[in-house]
Amino acid sequence: MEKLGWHPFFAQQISLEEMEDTPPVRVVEVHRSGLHVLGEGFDMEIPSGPEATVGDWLLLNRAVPSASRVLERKSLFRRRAAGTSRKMQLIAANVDTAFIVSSCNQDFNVARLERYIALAFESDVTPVILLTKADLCDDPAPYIEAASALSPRVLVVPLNALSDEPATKLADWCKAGQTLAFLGSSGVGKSTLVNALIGHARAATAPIREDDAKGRHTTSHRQLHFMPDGCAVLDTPGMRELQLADIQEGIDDLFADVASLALQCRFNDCQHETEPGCAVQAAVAAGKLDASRVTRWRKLVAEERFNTASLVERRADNKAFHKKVRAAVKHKKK
Ligand SMILES: Nc1nc2c(ncn2[C@@H]2O[C@H](COP(=O)(O)OP(=O)(O)OP(=O)(O)O)[C@@H](O)[C@H]2O)c(=O)[nH]1
Ligand SMILES: [Mg+2]
Ligand SMILES: [Zn+2]
Repeated sequence: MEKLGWHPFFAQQISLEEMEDTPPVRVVEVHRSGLHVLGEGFDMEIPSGPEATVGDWLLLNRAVPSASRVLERKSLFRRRAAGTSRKMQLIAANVDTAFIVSSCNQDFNVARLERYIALAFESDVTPVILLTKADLCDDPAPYIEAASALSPRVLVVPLNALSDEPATKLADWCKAGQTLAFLGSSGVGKSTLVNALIGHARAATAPIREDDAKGRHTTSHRQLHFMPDGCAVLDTPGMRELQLADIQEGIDDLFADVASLALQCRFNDCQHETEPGCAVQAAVAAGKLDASRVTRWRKLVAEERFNTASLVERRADNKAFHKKVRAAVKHKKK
């Protein structure tokens, strides 16, 4: 069980009796038809039912597997679903460390890294930036410098994913009982890193396009793999977009300096553009704050507000709908 990432945090939630009656199993893959789960003596597919995602622990209901209960999560990654639906999508549960992967090439984008970091902070997951393909670029130093400037709380590790570096440079995080997730665009080397850690080529990888360094979306679904010494590693497909909602705290954590300045602006509704008495713009003018970082912060805050507002709207829609249903049922009963 420890090999699957079982942890006292989960054990505390159940009694020994429950453990016998409803053995804990971990979701390693989510299919359209159900959940692939692993446990002590279990390797099975159970029909959809519990609202669970990869990494979740379930108490298996042997008689009615679809009625299995989801244990309280240590952490949860969510994003706003792609497309026009305004729903939140569960990405992964019970992740301890999120390796945010980018390459020392055209994939590198500061604003994108900031989104992942804010998401990790919000989700109570420790983010670490991995810069792959350091071997292919003449000088990785500018990439390392730019990534290191994003937050004093986020470590940056440059490496060659095809060498023995992943095993040595990531050893501090790869411990028994830990769950690691690899996030980032297509082609940055997430599956290559997973293979390096689990010691064999389980996850498919493919070369990127030469002209723009973009990947080919080789990995198509999220899958939890296990290292021989009992550390769980989650491979994810490259994300085309990362729409965020409900992550105000994560943004405040990442931009703590800007957010605290913003509290000192003269006007409560300061947009931090041209308003008099704007503490943020004053800091930029004084050379204490990077203007482009402030622009990225404002963009992220605006987007987060917009997405969260449409979520609230959706919840209100739902509420109104259910109210209507209840009223209709009541009416019928009369
Ligand atoms: N030289 C070198 N090549 C690398 C490195 N990391 C990944 N690659 C290569 O980059 C290509 C893409 O790697 P993948 O592991 O398939 O990328 P991915 O992030 O899993 O991509 P998706 O599954 O599409 O999201 C493969 O050809 C890898 O061999 C690295 O650090 N150095
Ligand atoms: Mg992949
Ligand atoms: Zn202001």
